[in-house]
Amino acid sequence: MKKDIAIEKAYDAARDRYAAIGTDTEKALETLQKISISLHCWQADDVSGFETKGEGSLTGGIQVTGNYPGRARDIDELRSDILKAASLIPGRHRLSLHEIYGDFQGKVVDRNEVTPEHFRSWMQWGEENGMKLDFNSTSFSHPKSGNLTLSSPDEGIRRFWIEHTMRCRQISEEIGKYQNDPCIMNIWIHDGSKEVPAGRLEYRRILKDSLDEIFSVEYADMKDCIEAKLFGIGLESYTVGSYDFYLGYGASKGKIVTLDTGHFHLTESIADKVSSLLLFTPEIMLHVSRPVRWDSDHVVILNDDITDLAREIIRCKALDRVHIGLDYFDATINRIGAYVTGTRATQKALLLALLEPEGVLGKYESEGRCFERLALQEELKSMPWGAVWDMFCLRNDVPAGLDYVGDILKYEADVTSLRK
Ligand code: RNT
Ligand code: ZN
Repeated sequence: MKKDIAIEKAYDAARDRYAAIGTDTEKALETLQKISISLHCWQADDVSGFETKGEGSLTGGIQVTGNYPGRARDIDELRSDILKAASLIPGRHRLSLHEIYGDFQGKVVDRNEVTPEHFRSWMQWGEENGMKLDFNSTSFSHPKSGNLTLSSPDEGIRRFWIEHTMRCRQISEEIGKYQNDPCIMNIWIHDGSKEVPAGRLEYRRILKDSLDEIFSVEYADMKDCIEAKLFGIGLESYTVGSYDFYLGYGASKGKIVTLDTGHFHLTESIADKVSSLLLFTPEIMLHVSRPVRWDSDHVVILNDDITDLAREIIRCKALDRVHIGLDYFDATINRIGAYVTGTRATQKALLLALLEPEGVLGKYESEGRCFERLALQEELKSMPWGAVWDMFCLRNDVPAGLDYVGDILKYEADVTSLRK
């Protein structure tokens, strides 16, 4: 650890103040150290991937806005950008890959042909760089994507995507085995309709059948997640894989439901869902994002939504059952900056939650001391948590405060700005 007298002094003072309200800052730092966030590989290149075939544009009702220069254009650039981002984020983290990020070596590999071999170099890269991998099937941005994939009444289309998704599970299993840690595989499909469909049941019945078939193979080293969504762009009137659909599926079949924080009505609390899911589904996968008026995938910042969510995870003592992944894509600013600011904001939310004195609020509540509960909740907001955060950065040998910004600007000048 580097020496930094100012950070150390501020931390000592903060530690004492927290101790006075019953919080052990060392314990909070120890827990935060163990939390791995799954970085989404697709922030580096605007969800483009490395397929040489395909329509070339992003479909499936999702959109990346902006054209800031310097997006990663190939696997080497993407890996280098991710390592740069990771070097400015305290702790050890995971990397979430989409199927379209396979190491295809310039060959056309269609989605129903992909194999674990296409991810062999990723597995090695992950091992070399201390990053465990997670996975996602990719049903958008393909000539067969249309508006319906796994819920398509067209048997040819449906079978194509079943084959794809089953292969993705097999790849995830191989990754999980290789890294000796389960690979978390997320299934998100965009299936839906712009206009009100003639009927809603049939597509959902087809999707259920497709999922049953996909999950009929049991694996030990991967975990399945199903991600719900409110609506996609151009698919506003009906989403086959709605929250009710996947909650029902997950609860009845023991599958993990993914909560993307941008996939709900804007006034809905995602934090409030955590405790209910924990009672009925095995684990939870989070896609931490930031919706602004719609599922806009803004960079995560430390706002009430994210602090509430982190607090729920900690208060439920559910860190071992909640997988925290990121999912946003912003091409209006430096993409690596977007990674680092968003990941650090997520970690700050977790730290804030970990700095609550354990059991004190609950004790007040059970004793009917609601005024004291309120006063402590308010006081926690202005406690010197920033000093604890800076110490976390210092101990992890990453820049504290705003110091990471200079590193990113330098990488932009030396590397990303040269990509034309
Ligand atoms: C889309 C979903 C999905 C994607 C990624 C790229 O609304 O959030 O998770 O963002 O798979
Ligand atoms: Zn998502």
